[in-house]
Amino acid sequence: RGAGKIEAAESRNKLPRLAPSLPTDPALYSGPFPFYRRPSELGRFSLDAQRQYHGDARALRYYSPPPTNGPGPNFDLRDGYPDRYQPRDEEVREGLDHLLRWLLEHRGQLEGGPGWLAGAVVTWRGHLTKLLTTPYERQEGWQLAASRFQGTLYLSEVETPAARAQRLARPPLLRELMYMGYKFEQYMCADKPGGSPDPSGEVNTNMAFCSVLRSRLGSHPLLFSGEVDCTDPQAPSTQPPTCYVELKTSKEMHSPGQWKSFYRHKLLKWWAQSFLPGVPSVVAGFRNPEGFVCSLKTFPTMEMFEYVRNDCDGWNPSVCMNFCDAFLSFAESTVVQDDPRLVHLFSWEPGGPVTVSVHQDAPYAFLPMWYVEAMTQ
Ligand code: 0WD
Ligand code: CA
Repeated sequence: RGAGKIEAAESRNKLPRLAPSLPTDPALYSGPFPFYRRPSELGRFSLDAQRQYHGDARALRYYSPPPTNGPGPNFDLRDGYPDRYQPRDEEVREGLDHLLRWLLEHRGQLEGGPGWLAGAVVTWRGHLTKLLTTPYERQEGWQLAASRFQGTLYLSEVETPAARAQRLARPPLLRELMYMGYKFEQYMCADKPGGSPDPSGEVNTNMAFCSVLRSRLGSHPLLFSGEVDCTDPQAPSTQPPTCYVELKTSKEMHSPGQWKSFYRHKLLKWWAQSFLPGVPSVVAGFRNPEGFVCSLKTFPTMEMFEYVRNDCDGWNPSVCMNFCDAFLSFAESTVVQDDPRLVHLFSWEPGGPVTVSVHQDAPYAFLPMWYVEAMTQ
C-alpha cells in the first residue's frame, strides 16, 4: 500500500531505469487511519500591512460573531470593493521565507530533543492540505519542490504554468469573490478581545497571523505553519490551536443536491485545512446572489466526515492521511542527497501519478542564502 513504486529495471540487465512514481488512486490508500500526533503550537508570527514579518501575534484577531439574540447577520461582502481593497502582490514569490525566519530565530529552543529538526519535514500547512486532498482532486495539479538540508526535508510549492496562467487571467468576478472572503473576516473579527468588528476600514491582504505547529504523521515529524483567521476569546479552552476559528464563505444552498455537492467537495478542503493544525471549527457564512451573508453555520472539524460517511462518492479521512504519509515516505526516500541547492520537483496532474524531476540552483532552488548561511554557522 502506497510505497513509492520503483519501476526500476536492474541496471546490470541493461534495461532502462525508469524514474520512480507514486500512484494517487484512493483505492490504494483505504487502510486504517494512520497515527497523527495532536498538533501543538510551537510559536506564532505576524505579517503587517506592508507584509513585514514580526515575531509576535500582533495580527491575531478575535472572533466576534453577531449576537445570537439579535436580527442575525446581513453582511454586504461587496462593500468597499475595489476602493477599500489593498490586495497582496501575488507576483512576489515568498516561498518558505517567513517560516524559515521564524525557524532560524527559534531553532535553539525547539522541543523534541537535539536532532528533532534534522528528522522533520518543514512546510506550509497549505501544501500539506493539497497533499491530503490529492486522491480526490480532479481539477488542479500541483508541483512541490523539495530540498534536504542538515537532514531536514523542506517542501515548497511551485506555481504550475496552468495555475499562473489562470491567476493572470483571473476574471473580474473571481477577483471580487476573493475580496468577499476577506470582507467576511472583517465582519466577524475584532482587533481586541471583546471588541466589535469595524467593517468601515480597508481590507489589506498583506496582513496575516500564522501559527507554527508541531505534529507527526506516521513516522514523519512535521513542522508547519498556517495562517489563522482568529481566536475565540470564549472558547472552552484558550489554549492554541483549540481556540482558533477558521472562517469561510460559500454560496447559499437551496436543494439537497447542492448540499450533497458541498459535502463532497468543499467540506473535504475545509476538513483537510483545519484538521492538520487542529483547528476545531470552521464558521461558514452563506452568501446570496447579491453578495450578502444572511446565515452562519459552525462546522466542527471532527464532525465533517459524518456528512459523507455513508456516501459512496464521498471522501475518507484515512485515504487523505495515508496518501500524505505515503508521499512523505516517497519524498524522504527520493531526496537522499543533503544539498540546499539541489531540488527534487514532485509534479502531479489529476489522473496520473506523482512524478519527479531533478534540478540544481535557479529557478527551483528555494532555500535562501541568508537561511543556509545562518544555519551553517
Ligand atoms: O507562495 C505560495 N505559493 C503560498 C504562500 C501558497 C500558500 C501560502 N503561502 C503563504 C502566505 O504567506 C500565507 O500568508 O502562506 C501563508 C498561509 O499559509 P497556509 O495557511 O499554509 O495557506 P492556506 O492554508 O492555503 O491558506 C490559508 C489562508 C487562506 O484562507 P482561505 O480561507 O482562503 O483558505 O491564507 C491565505 C488565505 O487567506 N492565503 C494566502 N495568503 C497569501 N498568499 C495565500 C498566498 N499565496 N494562499 C492562501
Ligand atoms: Ca479563511
